[in-house]
Amino acid sequence: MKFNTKVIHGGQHPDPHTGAVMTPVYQTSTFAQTSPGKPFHPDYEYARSANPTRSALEQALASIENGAKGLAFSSGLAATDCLIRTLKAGDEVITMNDLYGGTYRMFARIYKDSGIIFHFIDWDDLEHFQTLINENTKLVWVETPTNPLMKLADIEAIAKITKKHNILFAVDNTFATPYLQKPLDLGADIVMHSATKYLGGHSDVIAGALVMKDAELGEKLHFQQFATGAILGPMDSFLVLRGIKTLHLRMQRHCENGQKVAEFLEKHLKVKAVYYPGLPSHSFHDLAKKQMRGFGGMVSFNFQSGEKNDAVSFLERVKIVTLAESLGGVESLANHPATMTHASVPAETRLAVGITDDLVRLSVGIEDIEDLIADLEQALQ
Ligand code: P1T
Repeated sequence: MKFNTKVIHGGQHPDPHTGAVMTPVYQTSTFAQTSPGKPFHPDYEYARSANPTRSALEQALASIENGAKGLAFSSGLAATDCLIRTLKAGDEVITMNDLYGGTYRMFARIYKDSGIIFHFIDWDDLEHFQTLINENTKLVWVETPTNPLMKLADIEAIAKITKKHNILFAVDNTFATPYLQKPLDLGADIVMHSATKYLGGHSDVIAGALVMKDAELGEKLHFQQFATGAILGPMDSFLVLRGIKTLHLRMQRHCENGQKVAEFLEKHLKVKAVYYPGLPSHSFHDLAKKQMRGFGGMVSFNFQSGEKNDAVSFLERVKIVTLAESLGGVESLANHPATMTHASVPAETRLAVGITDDLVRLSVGIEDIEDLIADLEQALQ
């Protein structure tokens, strides 16, 4: 099955009881048993373990990411936390210095006293990465493209190294989505999503996902999820499943609009730098062409003046674009990373990686491009 067919049919079956084409919202917490320990249906006992609406979504997730097992969580961070909880004191994780602020906060603060060691590095230089590997290295965690600077990590090259050392390799595929990038095909073991974003696609649900290449690892993480409980509810599962069915169409328009917005900003006199993998000027443009099928809808930029005030007044003036956290919905959003999504990253760490106070991040939606450019132009003026 090819991708556009998979988003609609992958892992999906008509409801066995009614033939309903879309799996209904099974709003139930428990399932009848015919005798103690003998459930009426072999797959369903108690909805923390499995619920048919969530199962339909999880099968769709596995299908579109080419994995053996998908799991749906109550948020992206809950999905990340489920994986990190499988580690123990003394284990080491090699991750990025440019991550979604909430992921950074979890690694740097929530797990601070856990004894798990996190290395936050730049992935331009795979040699530095290799010098950090030792027998305690258990997980490599990358976001590519990163939030908010749109840096890339070479998934295939990293996977070759993690395989050699028997280290698990997880990729946060939120910005790219499986329409643009397939980490499991490139050698990663686990894909994570904030399904709140492009998978849901309509800014109406908070959800997360893990997809495992290997069925045994999938079962291990399912047990972890079942035993700790951060599952996605049936209504939210239904919404993400519905969102996935148009993922390919939405991503095509996000890519078209993202490219045009990036090109417009790059030529604008008030703009200093534009961070978008589809621009030939982007440091990772060649890698993006190699590992992605398109460049997505996320564009960051900063101002010639370098002034926070310029970013703030731009963000106060946009009209069609909405100033809000989050991304990946049909509507365009703008965000000020330094005071919003990445406020929990210490100022000196933010500045060291390039998240300056004049940086603006746009989630370019699927509106008419002429309206978006006109809105950006008036806000820049
Ligand atoms: O918000 P939640 O569903 O828990 O997902 C966390 C998360 C994980 N990974 C990436 C790359 C993300 O962008 C996010 C959430 N990001 C935002 C809310 C944001 O505005 O950047």
